[in-house]
Amino acid sequence: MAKIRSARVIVCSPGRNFVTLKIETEDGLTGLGDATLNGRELSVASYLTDHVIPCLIGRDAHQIEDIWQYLYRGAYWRRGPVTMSAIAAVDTALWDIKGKVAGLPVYQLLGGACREGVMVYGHANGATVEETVAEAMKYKAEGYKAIRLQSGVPGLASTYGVSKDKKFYEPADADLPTENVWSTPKYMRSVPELFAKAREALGWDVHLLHDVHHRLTPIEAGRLGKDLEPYRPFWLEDAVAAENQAGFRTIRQHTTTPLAVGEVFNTIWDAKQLIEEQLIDYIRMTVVHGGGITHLRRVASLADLNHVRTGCHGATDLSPVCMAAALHFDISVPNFGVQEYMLHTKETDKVFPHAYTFKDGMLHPGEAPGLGVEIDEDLAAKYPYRRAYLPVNRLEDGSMTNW
Ligand code: GCO
Ligand code: MG
Repeated sequence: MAKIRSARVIVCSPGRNFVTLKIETEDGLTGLGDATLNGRELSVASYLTDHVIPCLIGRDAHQIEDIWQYLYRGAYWRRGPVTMSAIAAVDTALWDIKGKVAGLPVYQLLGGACREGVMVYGHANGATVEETVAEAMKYKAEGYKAIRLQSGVPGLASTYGVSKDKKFYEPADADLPTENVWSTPKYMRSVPELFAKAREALGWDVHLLHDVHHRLTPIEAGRLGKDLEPYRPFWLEDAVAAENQAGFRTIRQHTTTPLAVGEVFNTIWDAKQLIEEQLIDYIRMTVVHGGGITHLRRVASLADLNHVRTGCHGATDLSPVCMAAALHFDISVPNFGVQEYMLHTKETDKVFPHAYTFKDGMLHPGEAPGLGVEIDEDLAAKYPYRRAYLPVNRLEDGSMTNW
């Protein structure tokens, strides 16, 4: 028995906002969980503080599955990003505690490593195709085995995935949402050229990926997938918004380009049809928005039965606590595919000292007991929360569309 004595939420903004849950047992052991929901941070903080933490006090921190079921079934109001991020934070913190009690890194409790490291993809981006390819060359020189390519689109003022400060990408850029303008025809013309030039410069020994960020219809996605086939992309990400899972059937009928989706999914139910009908190749849910390590393993098991591999979302708005949790999951799950790796700022890394390391295109979770991440609370207190929103998106005629 490791009785939960207290739990509290720490909100800080070392370069961007993060919400962190810290659970403490009566023996003084602590566990951390990431609860960050970009642009909606305080809703999860309140859900935890006002509704979850009072139910945790006195429970046995070792009963991870029971506490998960208690919070999921017990709320009556199930699913959704706020609820599932809160449950994820608790679940992650409890795995951290269990690892510390055992004196083992969490991946050992999940069955041990089944690979030497976790292949990650870096983010090459630029205003033009030339700039993006030059960035991709730098990633290749740093040892990356997989690189995502995002380039500015001629005729559009700004595009998702392209940042001024190339190595650091932060879309939540304003106190109120900025408005972007989007054109599918302009975009569709630009991507095949990007891949053609990238293959010419980088050769065929590196995986190339691309994120569409939910902006196409299924038939448009089928066309783009087909146009990219000659360049053998590793995956086409979030080609369409996936509320209507059957929409992916249309894409599948038209292209052999592998499909990845899931960064906005919260439970196995969001992916059930996509996985069972083998409409996707990679499921990109991650620990913080997908109900924690416990639930993600359930998703991975269903995926494994259906030839679907994992590809956890790993943008900067998932804190180092989530990244560590993802790495323990990645290294231990049989059907791992790839892990996204966007660099956090130096300020973030200082607030969250961590044991994970990068070498030769791979991340390793490290051997520290638990998750191997701590939070420097004094430093965190120097970076108070600042409201920041993700942008919204309109077509050229002013209609709202997906960002
Ligand atoms: C990615 C993502 C992100 C999201 C961000 C939203 O593939 O990394 O699309 O950059 O836009 O996580 O908060
Ligand atoms: Mg994405």
